[in-house]
Amino acid sequence: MKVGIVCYPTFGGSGVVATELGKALGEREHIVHFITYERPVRLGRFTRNVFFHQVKAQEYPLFDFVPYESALTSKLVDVVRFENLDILHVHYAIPHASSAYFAQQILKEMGIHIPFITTLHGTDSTLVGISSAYEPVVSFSINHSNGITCVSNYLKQITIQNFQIQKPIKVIPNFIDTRRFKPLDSTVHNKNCLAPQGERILMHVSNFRKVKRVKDVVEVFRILEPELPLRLVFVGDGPERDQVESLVRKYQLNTKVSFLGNQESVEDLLPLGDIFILPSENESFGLAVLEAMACGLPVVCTATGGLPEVVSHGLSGFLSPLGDVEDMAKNIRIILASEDTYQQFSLNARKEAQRFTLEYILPQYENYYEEVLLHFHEEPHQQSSQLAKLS
Ligand code: GMT
Repeated sequence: MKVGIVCYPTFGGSGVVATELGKALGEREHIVHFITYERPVRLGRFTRNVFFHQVKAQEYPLFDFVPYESALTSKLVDVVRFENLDILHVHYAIPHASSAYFAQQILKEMGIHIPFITTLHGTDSTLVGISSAYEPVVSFSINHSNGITCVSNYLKQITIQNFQIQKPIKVIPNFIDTRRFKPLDSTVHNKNCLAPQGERILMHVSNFRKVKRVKDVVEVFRILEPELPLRLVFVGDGPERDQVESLVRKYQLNTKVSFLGNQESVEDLLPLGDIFILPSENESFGLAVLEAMACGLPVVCTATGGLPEVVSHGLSGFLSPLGDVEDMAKNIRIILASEDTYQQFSLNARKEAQRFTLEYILPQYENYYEEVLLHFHEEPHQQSSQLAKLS
């Protein structure tokens, strides 16, 4: 199958999922064309069957804001036509779903019929998508998608409520390559570089957006630091990082806290951690949590959004009420109570992550592509255009 994938090329979860999906499809002999404004960060080196088309939105003195959506639409028309794509798969609705819809209509005028699938990832449905600045367009383009997927049951329910969706929505959870994300081989690596005194490492990976409530991580660490040999490691960058750094300095915790910034291979860093913490206000799925669990890190997070679908309370980690830093600190104490307890949580985390392996989830996307293509080409528009060609 020839698939066009549209996504954000950045470190955000939706871009990571889209890129890993595209690479995996390429390995299964599908032809994949990424269409976005930069080469996706997780794409790495040249991969067999995987191509990249850069959207270049042209500057013009009149434009205070460069019309990216139009440039993306034009690029989609171009790539679908000249690479003979079978299907488009857009990740994160804004503005990708409306561009895909518009491109579909333009292509239809040319006698080319192509379906598109929109995968909703989170704030496109729960937060940004419902703001009055975007809601009518998001609602229209989701409802006119030929296939809709959500990354959790929670996200499906909220999407139905927010946009009065009349069509079936398929839940396909996020996935993990458990051969790449795996526990530390202690004979090869050691944690000295991050914890020189052999302290336990509390790790947080995110894009430091407000929704992640990263300051809660510092508050939890502040409670525990006097009583446990512990270090805190932050991976990632984003709008709230400066404020978080200031808080760390204010509490004079800077000698015990490291900020590593954006990192391309989190799979090399996560196994160095001991416990993963994610105090998010909302999280449709929590891909970072799944990556950590696959590396054997028990998780302490909030009981929000889709997180309870990934983390089992008391088994692979703990779920706390939003903002309850005391509860999160208490849960970390429980996990670290003894080496045996820690090992059990760690084993459970790895085991639970295996519910979301690439091998299990990838065929769900492939089958869904087939299903959407079948229905789409059974629709009357296609038959009439074939008749027009015959006559
Ligand atoms: O919705 C967002 O905030 C953007 C998106 C991203 O690109 O980072 O994150 C969402 O998608 C991830 C991949 O499906 C999920 O694992 C994250 O939970 C989700 N973020 C939120 O819901 C806040």
